[in-house]
Amino acid sequence: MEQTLVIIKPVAVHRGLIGEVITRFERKGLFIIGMKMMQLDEQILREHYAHLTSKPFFPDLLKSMMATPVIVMCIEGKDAVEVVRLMTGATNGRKALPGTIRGDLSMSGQENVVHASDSIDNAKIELARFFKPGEILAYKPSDFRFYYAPD
Ligand code: IDP
Repeated sequence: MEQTLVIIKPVAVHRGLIGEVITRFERKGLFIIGMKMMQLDEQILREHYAHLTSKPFFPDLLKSMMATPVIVMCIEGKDAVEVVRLMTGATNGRKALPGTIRGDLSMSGQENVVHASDSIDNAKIELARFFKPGEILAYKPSDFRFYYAPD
């Protein structure tokens, strides 16, 4: 089982899409084992988007990500990092395939509804960045076998 970080971005909070996004992950058979609302600040965003700080759109990205509180989630499941990225879709909502979260809910390159960790290593780093010890909770739903059997 893997764990990955999802951020429901301010655009989705503004647009009333929090429930829609959470429902997609639940229905897929992934498990939310950590979730909270938090207000991001420039310091955490400069760390989180360190690979983008020199891009011309970075100031707009900062503003956009601080516009409202966000929802951060730790999502667990078999191959969760890859599965969640597939469900998220390409960065630009206009290029993301229909059926993906971005493909169904976004028409924008920046305002693309969710963030999802892009590798197992980054998922570990990002979960440690957004969650304190004790905020990620281990449990197994009672009908776990129906999601992943036989393997
Ligand atoms: P990802 O979110 O699909 O992993 P990254 O390249 O890590 O893509 O970019 C992080 C975020 O920065 C994107 O989700 C998007 O909100 C924003 N972004 C990336 N490229 C652009 C761009 O060309 N214009 C505006 N915003 C962008």
